[in-house]
Amino acid sequence: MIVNRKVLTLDEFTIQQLRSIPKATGELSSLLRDIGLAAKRVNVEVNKAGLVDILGDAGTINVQGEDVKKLDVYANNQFLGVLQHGISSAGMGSEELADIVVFNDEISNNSKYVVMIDPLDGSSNIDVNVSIGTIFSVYRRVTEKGTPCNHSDFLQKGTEQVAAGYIIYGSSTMMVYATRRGVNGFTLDPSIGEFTLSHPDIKCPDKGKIYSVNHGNFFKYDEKVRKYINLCQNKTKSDGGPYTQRYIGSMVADVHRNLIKGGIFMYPGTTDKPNGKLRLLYECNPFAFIVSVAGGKATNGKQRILDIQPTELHQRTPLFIGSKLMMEELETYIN
Ligand code: AHM
Ligand code: MG
Repeated sequence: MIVNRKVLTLDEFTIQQLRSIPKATGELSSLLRDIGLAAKRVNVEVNKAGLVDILGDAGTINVQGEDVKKLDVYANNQFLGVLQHGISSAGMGSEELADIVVFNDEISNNSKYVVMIDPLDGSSNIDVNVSIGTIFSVYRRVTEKGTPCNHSDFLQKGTEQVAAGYIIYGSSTMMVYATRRGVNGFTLDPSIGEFTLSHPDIKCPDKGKIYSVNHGNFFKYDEKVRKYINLCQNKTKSDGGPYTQRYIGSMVADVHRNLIKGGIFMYPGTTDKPNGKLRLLYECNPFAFIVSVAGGKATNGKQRILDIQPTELHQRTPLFIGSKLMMEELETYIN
């Protein structure tokens, strides 16, 4: 009997991918499954955020000096838990933790990968029922297997990412991840509690009509950036326009929309924060990897995001990311 299975689950998909790589050990599939599991747990809490006492501040500030929401703490612990108990990761770095966590047990020390994560991005949107997300990045460790991992495993250029992805907790919950072979999106099917392949082989359109930027900061941006924003505002039909401005304030939701529809997302440096707000290792690099694999581009205005040599775990960088041709037009303004 032939069973007609049209929809693959995340696990089925990663295992099928694995079979086509002769030397693969299955550690990456296992890691993605672990992240998917933690995401499902976080999703449950996000969905009932209005019902239970998990809103509001946890009363502490994170290493960036920002208020920590209770769900941030919960999400951080879920991802830490699955990675620590899994077989694929030797350690984890997180927006919520001042330093890396070295798992340092026999199984973890023999694992291939390390993971950087922003467990719950856009957390100022939790209280008001707006989409939020998780962002992650996977590197092959550079230290020897069998030993504890260290900072050198995490401070690698974005070009070295093995995989990167995000989960968006929105009108539906999706996990999108990229390897060098492509970008695929999975929507959580609540009836079976599984992420199922809904957006195979995502490509970012070369052009779009959306630009996303915080206009409230307009007068703090460099003149070149302001000129580009003026261009976006004045695009005519004959010039590929008119453009529309969309800015949620949740990077995961903003970049996800632009990835699917075509568009450009910017978080430039400002006069008071020359490096902007977003963090290189667990916000910009994973998205730069995903969008680049999908055919788009990402820059800090001077060089490709993926080419930046990180020096600190929590360093920030200006970010311009999106559709290839829109990025090329932007580059004629800011270079
Ligand atoms: P967070 O890590 O504290 O949640 O901040 C990151 C978020 C991004 O998701 C979003 O793009 C940006 O902050 C919005 O910042 P702003 O309100 O300054 O425009
Ligand atoms: Mg964040």
